[in-house]
Amino acid sequence: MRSMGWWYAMVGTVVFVTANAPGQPAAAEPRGDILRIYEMLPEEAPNLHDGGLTDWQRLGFSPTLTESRFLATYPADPPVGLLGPPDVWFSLYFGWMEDPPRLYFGLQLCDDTWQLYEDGEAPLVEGKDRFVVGIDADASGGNAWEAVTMEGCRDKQRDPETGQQYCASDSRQAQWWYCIPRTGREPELYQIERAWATALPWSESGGSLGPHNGCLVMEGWFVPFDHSYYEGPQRSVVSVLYPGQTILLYAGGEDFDEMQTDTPVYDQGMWYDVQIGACAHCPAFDSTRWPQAVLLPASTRPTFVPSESWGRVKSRSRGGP
Ligand SMILES: [Ca+2]
Ligand SMILES: [Ca+2]
Ligand SMILES: [Ca+2]
Repeated sequence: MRSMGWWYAMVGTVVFVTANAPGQPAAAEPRGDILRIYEMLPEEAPNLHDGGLTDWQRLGFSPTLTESRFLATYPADPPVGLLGPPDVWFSLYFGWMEDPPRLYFGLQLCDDTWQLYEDGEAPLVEGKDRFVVGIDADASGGNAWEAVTMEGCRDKQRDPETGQQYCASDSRQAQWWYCIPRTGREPELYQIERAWATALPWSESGGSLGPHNGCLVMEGWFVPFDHSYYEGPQRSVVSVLYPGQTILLYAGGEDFDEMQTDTPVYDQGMWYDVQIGACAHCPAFDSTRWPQAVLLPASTRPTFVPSESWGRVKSRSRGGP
């Protein structure tokens, strides 16, 4: 399991490597396939609290990502490699809404052994299962780990090498949303350093863990931001979403199973990352290397039925014209 400290160490390492690899800027690397995300109309919004994704399927949505596009990237035990039953496997649906601008997600996450957060336990405590979705809707780039805070900016400015870049990011970073499964409660949606965004009108979620602690279903939505400030929404800038737009998306997770008391917690988990195009061995903190996703209109959805036609179908079923 990679701790925050590990990640920050890696940030420094990658910055160094990039700076010493002339002609190979991350943003210019060729990309692999582009994910397709279909529009969800306001009147179609799924039930977030029914513990199921059949409402998505009825609308013609199918999983944007499954575990086959992910790789277990850390650590070597269990061996780094492909995911799947019986260890961890999942289906992740995405939909987007133009007005209000929202990214919807539906996640069915299956795990052989759950390490759930207890009631009141901090969202980022080590040793618990969690899933994360990242979004950079204006493709500005930026490190979602380094959500700029006043304290952080002040600290970093003491170091001229890192401070200038950090504070100049001006809260343009990608946003990173954690799915936190809790014992006896609906899973929680959490954004690092942006507690204000984890409530209406900025986000909403629901879900449940299936019988016999099988598969977790979590669904929800969040508003993406071009600028997202730590102190609140006042100066923050909501992203504009429109058909044909290309956004950057990340997904990954941490799986802890049987825990040994004689081994450090962070050595017992497995981290997995989406592996598409430039995101091969994806540096989760660098959104310019996240997979691209194109936003497609609802009319292009495989089984889309315009709401007007639905009205006629329903009318006919009741004996109408
Ligand atoms: Ca549902
Ligand atoms: Ca597992
Ligand atoms: Ca687990």
